[in-house]
Amino acid sequence: MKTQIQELRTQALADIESAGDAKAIDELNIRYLGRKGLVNDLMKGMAKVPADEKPLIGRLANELKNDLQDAFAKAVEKFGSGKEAGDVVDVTLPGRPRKVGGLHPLTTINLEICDIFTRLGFDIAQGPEVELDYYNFEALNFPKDHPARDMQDTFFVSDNVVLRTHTSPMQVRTMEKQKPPVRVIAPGKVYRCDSDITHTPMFAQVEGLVVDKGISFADLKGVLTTLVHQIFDDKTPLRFRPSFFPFTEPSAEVDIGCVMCKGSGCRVCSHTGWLEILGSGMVHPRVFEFVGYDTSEISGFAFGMGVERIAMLKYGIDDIRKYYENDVRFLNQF
Ligand code: 2NM
Repeated sequence: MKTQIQELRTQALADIESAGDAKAIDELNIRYLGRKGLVNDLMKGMAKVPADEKPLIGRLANELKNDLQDAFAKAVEKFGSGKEAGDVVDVTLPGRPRKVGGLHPLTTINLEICDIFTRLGFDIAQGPEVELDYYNFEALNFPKDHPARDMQDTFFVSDNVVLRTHTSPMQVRTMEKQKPPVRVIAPGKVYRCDSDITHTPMFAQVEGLVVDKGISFADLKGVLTTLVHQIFDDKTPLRFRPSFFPFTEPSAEVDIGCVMCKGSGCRVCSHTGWLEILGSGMVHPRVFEFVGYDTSEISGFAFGMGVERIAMLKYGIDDIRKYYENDVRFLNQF
């Protein structure tokens, strides 16, 4: 019995030593230490061992079992337990896609508009959202009693400080710092006391300004036609309609052929075939006087648009508030 134990130990340790991978170790473990394995077979032979030899043989058999368990534990550490290695991870399965964020539709349109103007040679100007009355109204030729200066329409911070109601203050700030020629757009957030399906108290605007010698209404039409043809498609018709703004004279509202019905008339365009998307005009001489430009030397045009409205028309969104609810079922569609 003693030699049997010795032989089994030698054989088992040699087998473990020569095993080349986790699978072989697993099989040897079952062969030696399994319920019907060789060590248990040996234990069964204990019944026939004479009583006076039992303590010694019992101790040797237990030592064998412990030593083999240790040897297997070391081997598993070396190779890993066959289960991790091949049985659980099926490398042929398709990977689980990781959810990644995307750009908000307003960000996408805003970047697109900035790109178009950058290619046309415009600079981008950004500045304060909390603005002096002077830049927001006074220098833009809004008379003291203009309805836009009413508490009802404007968020006042103090008597002479407001949340800007448009980004045109940046045009004034730009002209104060820079002599003509000027080609600049001012994208950014603006604030008005207003809230319904077409108005939110905060919204995004892009305003533009071009000043140089000999700038005419034809330049205005050319730039805005290029803009519309790049945002929508290059067959989209434009219509310039007389209008009024305090900072431009003459002024024009720009309509485009309805992107939904292509001009035949539908609910979106109130059966007119046209959609209003821009305000524009030749900069009022009074504005140039405020910044010290010589109106006998130069002229300019300016324009302004609401980014939400353009994105609504481009993507067919029917309620402006959807931009600001952060419902991922809405946002995932862009
Ligand atoms: C509009 C419509 C018409 C405009 C005017 C100016 C400035 F500063 F040059 F006078 N900036 N933006 C302008 C003109 C904005 O938005 C509907």
